[in-house]
Amino acid sequence: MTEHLVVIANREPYAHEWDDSGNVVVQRPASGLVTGIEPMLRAGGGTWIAYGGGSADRATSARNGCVAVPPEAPEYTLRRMWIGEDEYERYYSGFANEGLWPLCHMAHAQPAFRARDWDAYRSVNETFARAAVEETRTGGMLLVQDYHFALVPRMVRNRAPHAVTSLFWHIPWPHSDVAGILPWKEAVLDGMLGADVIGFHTRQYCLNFLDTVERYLECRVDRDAMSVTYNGHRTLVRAYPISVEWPYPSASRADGATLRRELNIPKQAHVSIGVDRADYTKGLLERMEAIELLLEENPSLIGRYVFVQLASPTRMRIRRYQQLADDLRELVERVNARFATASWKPIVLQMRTFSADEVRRYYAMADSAIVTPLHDGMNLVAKEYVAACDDGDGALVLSAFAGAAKELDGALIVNPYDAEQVAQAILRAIRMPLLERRARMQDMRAQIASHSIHHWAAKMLGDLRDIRQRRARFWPQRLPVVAQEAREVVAG
Ligand code: ADQ
Repeated sequence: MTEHLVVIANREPYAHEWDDSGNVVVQRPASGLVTGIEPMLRAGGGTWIAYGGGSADRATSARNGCVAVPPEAPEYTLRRMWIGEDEYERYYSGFANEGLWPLCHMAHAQPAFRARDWDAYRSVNETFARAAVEETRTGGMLLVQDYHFALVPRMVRNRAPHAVTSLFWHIPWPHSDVAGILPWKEAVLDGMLGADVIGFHTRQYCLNFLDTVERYLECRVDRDAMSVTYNGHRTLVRAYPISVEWPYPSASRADGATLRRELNIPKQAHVSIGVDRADYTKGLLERMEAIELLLEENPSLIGRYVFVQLASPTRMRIRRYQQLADDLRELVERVNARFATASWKPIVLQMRTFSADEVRRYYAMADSAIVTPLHDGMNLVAKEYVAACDDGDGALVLSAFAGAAKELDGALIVNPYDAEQVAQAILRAIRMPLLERRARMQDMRAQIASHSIHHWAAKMLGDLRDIRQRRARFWPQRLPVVAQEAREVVAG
């Protein structure tokens, strides 16, 4: 009997699409979750269960939805789930992204909760839970990813009590007052507490979650042990701050210099980079306004400063996101029209999804990064940028409301709502003496080196393995020995 890791995540790590000439092309999504989770499966093998959303996904998968990935050199299995378009819309755009996403982020977007969306959410969670039970029947460990699948842990536990399950919540968990808005909060919390371990990025989110369950469910919360006992089952609630690969496969500064020439950016100009999904929580409009203020207050930067923003269109079926994309283009045009000269413009906005290699060239080109989400579970871009600066030089302007701010002390920490403060921090990054830049960067790189994605995976899998060993006393016939591949993941 063998064991493998089973991941449930809405997003597939590889989508197959038909292009205009009728050929199949492989697409990689811009997603922090994919960036974070995939190294675990690539290192240890297993199955990733996801919604099959690519136009050529069916044509490229076996009858059971399975396909070996990465396509160029397979290391694990992607099992695609087929969900009807209408049901998917209500579950994904509706309940998950118009309901839970704004509920959990304090970005002042009112969540929309509709009973039809909730029904679809439950039904899609059922579909994934059934597949997970099939995949874990030989004793694998199940890693459920994110707010799309809050109900899966309970559904799996009801069918397969021997399974060892974790739920990792990649976005913030709000204050209990805010969580109380959710009309089906008891059902959602009950679903989550089917897991053996619930992970968040920061201790604060864990504490918010404990307050929430204590307030809305009949349960026992132990804050010293960070656990909840509910209906006789104990769930650990732990902070596992996600991170990036280390060493990071950076592009060279020479590649960065080539890109700078390709973009016609003056050699002496200070370049800042922003890399985000075009989401209202990422603070893109607020960031552009801060840059406008920076130029207004510092005319000496005309011709000498360029901000390059890569923005990946996302969730475009939701009106708020369409609006944001329009507003962003309009604002950038306005700022550029106001300050541009014949040979220079201050903001280069590129609205598309780039490959990971391309993103790394942009990091290598930049003198500093501006990461100013209004609220963010962690924010991997901040860590990617720091990891990419392998010559030890570069400056980071970082929102106090990103989980990453708890770890990256060397960043210039700002309130993203305060344009003046962000503008001042960018100016400071531009003018920062080399010695200070290096000292700050060294501090941040040391943090990531000792808390990479491998540590994240090892810590979480280690906790799951302990639980499985304890449970082996009760379900001995169902539990296999620890698989070699899982051990390798832990070894990093
Ligand atoms: P996201 O909200 O997707 O993730 P983030 O952590 O910043 O945010 O990760 C974005 C990823 O997409 C990065 O790897 C970045 O390089 C990539 N990306 C962004 N824009 C891109 C573009 N235009 N082209 C190509 N790639 C692009 C969620 C939570 C975060 C949490 C992660 C992981 O919202 O808070 O850090 O999950 O848990």
